[in-house]
Amino acid sequence: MRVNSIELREIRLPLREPFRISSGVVEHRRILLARVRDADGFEAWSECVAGEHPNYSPETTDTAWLALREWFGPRLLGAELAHPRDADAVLSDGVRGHRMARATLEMALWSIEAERRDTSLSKLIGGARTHVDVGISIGIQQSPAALVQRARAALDAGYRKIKLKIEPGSDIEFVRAVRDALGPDAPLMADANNAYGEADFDVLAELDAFGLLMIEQPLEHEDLVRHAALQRRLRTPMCLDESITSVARARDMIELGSGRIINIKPGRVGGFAESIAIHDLCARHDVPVWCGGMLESGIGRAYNVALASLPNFSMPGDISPSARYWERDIVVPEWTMTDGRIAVPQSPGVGVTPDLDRIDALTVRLETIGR
Ligand code: OSB
Ligand code: MG
Repeated sequence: MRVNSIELREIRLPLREPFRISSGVVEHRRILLARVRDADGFEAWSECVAGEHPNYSPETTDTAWLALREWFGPRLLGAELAHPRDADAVLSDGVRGHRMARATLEMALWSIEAERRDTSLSKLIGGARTHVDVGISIGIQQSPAALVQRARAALDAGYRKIKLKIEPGSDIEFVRAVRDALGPDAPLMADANNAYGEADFDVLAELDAFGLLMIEQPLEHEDLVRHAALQRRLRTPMCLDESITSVARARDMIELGSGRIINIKPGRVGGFAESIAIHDLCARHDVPVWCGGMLESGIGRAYNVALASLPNFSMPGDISPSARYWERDIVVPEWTMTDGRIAVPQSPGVGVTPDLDRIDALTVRLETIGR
């Protein structure tokens, strides 16, 4: 395949409610969308997961725009690719980092390949599930009581995993309150987004009392060594998110014992090829993986659903239905949850159609690379 044109758009999409994590809060998403067309007229939409501020990763909506326009877009336009798995080498040659920007194009190519073969994205990558289990990620709340209310509503709605965001000062009492209210069988976990350090190991060890499924990324994003030391102290498995930016980092985690579970976000690791490689590596080492979320619109969500249909995505993903995030999504049909699961589309491509009128109305920036 040969890519002829890449349209970049920024849309503004307000969340139904602000989402607070230890490193910042977001109310309005600034989402970068790409529309990629090949020389035979096949087309795919994809989404960049970079955030508004460089608090989760160094990348932002603005840096990704620059990287796509200046480096990744022009390279892709000149390339003839036999398969999307060959895209990485072309895109990343001589460019360090900018994985979220790179993934935007890489993932679009997987979708185009699915269209070309008239098959679903899930089937193209070897997906083995017709449904994926759904979890929810609940932002930091004002009080334990407010968190209990959210968590109870989530359990009642059928979510199969409930992730509580924590930070120093909003941790032990918050988690304890939810555990006490929801009972011993509620599938709870905590995510700290790097908010703790070596001085906090005693506090983190207190979390062992609450029977959590896992504790996600408690320490600094580049610190696999101290995560390993912490894991040796904890009974609760640790799951890494920010730290795992490549299959090489996943290998390091396994060798060092820095965690026992990986949250895969395809944007964070540079796309589907790297995600599949991490999935396969983890399967060989009996390390469960699950699909993380970045408050995606229905377009990015489609890729997450397809990825999560791979066999070793054995825990519920942060792939909540559209209505959890948006008044109205930008795809038709919207993503819905039944009995705590989302159906994996079996139709060709990603299985949802972008709502062009709505996207046009939300667009604040538009630029076309190529013709
Ligand atoms: O740490 O998983 C995270 C959202 C933005 C940045 C980081 C994270 C998150 C989430 C949201 O937890 C999950 C979702 O998309 O529902
Ligand atoms: Mg996380």
